[in-house]
Amino acid sequence: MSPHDVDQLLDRKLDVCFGHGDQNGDGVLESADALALAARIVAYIGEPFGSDNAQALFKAFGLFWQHVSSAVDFNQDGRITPLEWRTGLRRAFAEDEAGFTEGFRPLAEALWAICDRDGDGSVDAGEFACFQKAFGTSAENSRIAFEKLDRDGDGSLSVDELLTAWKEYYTSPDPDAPGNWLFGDIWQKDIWEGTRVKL
Ligand SMILES: [Ca+2]
Ligand SMILES: [Ca+2]
Ligand SMILES: [Ca+2]
Repeated sequence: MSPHDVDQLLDRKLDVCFGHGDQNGDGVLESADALALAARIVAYIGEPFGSDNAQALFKAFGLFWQHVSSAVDFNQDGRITPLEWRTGLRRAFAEDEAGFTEGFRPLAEALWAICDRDGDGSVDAGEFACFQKAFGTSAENSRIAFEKLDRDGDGSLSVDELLTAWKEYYTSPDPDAPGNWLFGDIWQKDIWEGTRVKL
């Protein structure tokens, strides 16, 4: 990685995430995008849409959207631009530890509950891969991500491991942070170069 790449790391990670969020590809994030992403997750995990876990996930996504947009949507027009996303997430989460936990923990808990499809109290690599499909992550990148995120190596992803990964992914400029691997190899050319946003 060149110094230039390191400079861009956090921007590139946030851009990847913006791309995941912008479900209709119109270049801005809106609440409909957030709910569409939630629906994709429910569908790929194979959860019935009316189940308690699915309803809890929709609710968590709705609250998450409110939390993020109140911090990030500077002109409060209900649309988050790529520039608002980059600058706002830094301010809302990298510089505000409590804000990060408040925004992300309820979503992590709802996601974890729905990912544990067989209800055995752990999220294994296969369950994690179903979740990753909703983001268009390849099977190989999902496998790499799981290995990096499962820090205690017990073959299961915990809520805390997920939160630690998110924290690093969304706020850390450290090129060695394991959370950088949330969606696999972000340094792959098609991800590193192919996810640039129009500012
Ligand atoms: Ca959109
Ligand atoms: Ca499980
Ligand atoms: Ca673990």
